Amino acid sequence: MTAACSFEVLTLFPEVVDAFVRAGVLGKAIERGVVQVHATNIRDFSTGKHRSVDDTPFGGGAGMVMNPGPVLDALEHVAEQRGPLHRVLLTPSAPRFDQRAAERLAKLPRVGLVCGRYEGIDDRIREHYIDECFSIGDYVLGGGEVAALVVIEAVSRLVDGVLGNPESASSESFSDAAQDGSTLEYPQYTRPAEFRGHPVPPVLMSGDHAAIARWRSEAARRRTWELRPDLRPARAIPAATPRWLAIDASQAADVDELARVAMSHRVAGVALLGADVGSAAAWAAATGGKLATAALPNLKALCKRLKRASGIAPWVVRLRACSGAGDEVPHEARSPAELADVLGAVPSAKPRAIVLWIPDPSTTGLGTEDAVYAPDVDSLQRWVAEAGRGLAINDAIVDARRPRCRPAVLADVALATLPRSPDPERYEP
Ligand code: 6GU
Repeated sequence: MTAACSFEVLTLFPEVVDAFVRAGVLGKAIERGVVQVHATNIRDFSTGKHRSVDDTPFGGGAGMVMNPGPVLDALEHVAEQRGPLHRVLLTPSAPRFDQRAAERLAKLPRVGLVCGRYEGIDDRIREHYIDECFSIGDYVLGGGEVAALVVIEAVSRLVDGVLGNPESASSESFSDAAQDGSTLEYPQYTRPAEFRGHPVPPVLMSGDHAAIARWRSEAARRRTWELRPDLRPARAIPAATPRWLAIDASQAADVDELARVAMSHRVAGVALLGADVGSAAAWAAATGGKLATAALPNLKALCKRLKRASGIAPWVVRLRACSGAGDEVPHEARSPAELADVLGAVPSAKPRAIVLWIPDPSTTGLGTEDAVYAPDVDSLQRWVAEAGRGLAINDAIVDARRPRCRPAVLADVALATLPRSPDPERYEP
């Protein structure tokens, strides 16, 4: 943040720049003298008799190229009049202008913005007289003016005293202050509470500030994940992350299929929760003794055990099969692939086991775990595609004629999105 920021725009259309910057919050900042914008007409520095500023390109080709003379004369003139400046050229052949660049420019006292028209400016200007180039996106505009206005608006709102409330700049999308793993801003709502039958998310009316903060952070993260795949965090779950399958005994009816899934994904182990001696024995038989299995009273016991083994509590992911229609799929429902990205973004010094837990449907969340919901077969197929493994992970997913064991399908898809443990034996408790 700086006390003041001054822009020098060099353009063939100074009136466009002047008209734009007079409006709104920026106009007010200029009136108060917090920001200055000077637009200089490059044509005023033409020496030709027709005030011409361009000519045909050397080497031939379509269009016209701006002569270097008037541009450099204009640059030197404004520097003489009002002092030295950081010289920026707006051109589509340049790195993208973004919030980081805006933050950097906001620290400079004076920024010159050189706008080309036609096929651009003789490149000797860029080579010898420009400090930095920016493009505002991968499309071609008729000139750099709109881009210069983009830069002015993005930079000046970071300057002290331009916004009434300095927090509004820092809580927004792309700012450094948005540190919760999200990059886009959370959605905002105002009155009326219900608009043409569309209510605002009820949590925002609850007055529970902690719950609102949680909802906003999740909504921002989720929106970024969905709308900007390019901003998804790099998956950083270490390949050696042990994955455990924890199954409430009531969900382990199809022991054979669950055991097959667990073994084909080489999980570190399976915990049968609340199982009696008989079903624990059936489970052990189904895995042919090839898999570390434990009959434990509950999830807590498994977490305790894994913590004792590795020194860090596991990350528990609840896998819930919603049975279709009637079932409410909560807002935060996410696919295993999405979840893997979330888990990958969780910083942890030590490798932390991931427990995929298939609870009894009547069990409510423990409050400390993440959740994956499988609403229907279509979503499962989408998830498998997202996982980048095609549709053939498990016949049960694509073959609707076969009776499907939902917990097994869910475990299969979820496990397919997480890196395999290379050496399951190492993690036996
Ligand atoms: Cl900075 N100038 C022009 N002419 N076109 C653009 C641009 C700039 N950024 C994206 N397209």
